[in-house]
Amino acid sequence: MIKAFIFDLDGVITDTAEHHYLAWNRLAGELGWNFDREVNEKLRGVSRMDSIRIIQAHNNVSLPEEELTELATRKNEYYLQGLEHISPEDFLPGAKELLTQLKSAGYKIALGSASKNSHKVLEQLQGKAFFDVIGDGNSVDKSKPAPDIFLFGAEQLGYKPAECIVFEDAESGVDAAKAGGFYSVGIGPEERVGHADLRFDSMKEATLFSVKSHFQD
Ligand code: B16
Ligand code: MG
Repeated sequence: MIKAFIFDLDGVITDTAEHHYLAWNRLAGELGWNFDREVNEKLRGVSRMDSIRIIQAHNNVSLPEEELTELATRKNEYYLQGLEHISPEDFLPGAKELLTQLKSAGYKIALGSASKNSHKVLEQLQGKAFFDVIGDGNSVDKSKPAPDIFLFGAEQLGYKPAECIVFEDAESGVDAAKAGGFYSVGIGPEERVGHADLRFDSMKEATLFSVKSHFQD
């Protein structure tokens, strides 16, 4: 029986990908590195340090770990500046409506995001009150596709993975949910999240009714 929902942040609750893109693009410009939206797409759901590794590999560069950390920190400063522009208007269409429906139906809700800035993003959205537990990039060591962040959320909520539905927009996020024994809902195209138990093109279609009719309990 479904008791709880665990939501990824970027691409499910709000679209921070654009702010990540602008920050990485600014850093890449300063370094004279190539960076475009296609590379940015590969960073969906990927941790900050893994992201810089993907970008340096794209540029055939191999910097020592210390320098990579410095660059990732610089990018994060740019990203934080971008986050100041996020407001309660920036929930993805349908996301706030679903959270409201779940809350009033009595389900428990956790966040399961790779972002170390999750608290800041939720504050800007004024959306913290929806979440009983906030699992973010600081909560676990192993990032997706390891299931750790979702296992953390389920454990904190006091439920088993089989009692929780995970919402994810990243391929590695759906992999993580499946590896942990969670039900999964993919948000996005078939090529990316078609391996989820249920898929919607966007959060607009993800109503409590449409989700419940699939996961009969
Ligand atoms: P930060 P999610 C992910 O968020 C983003 O999709 C990914 O692009 C980003 O690199 C990662 O968070 C880490 O973010 O630099 O803020 O710690 O989809 O897991 O909510
Ligand atoms: Mg995501």
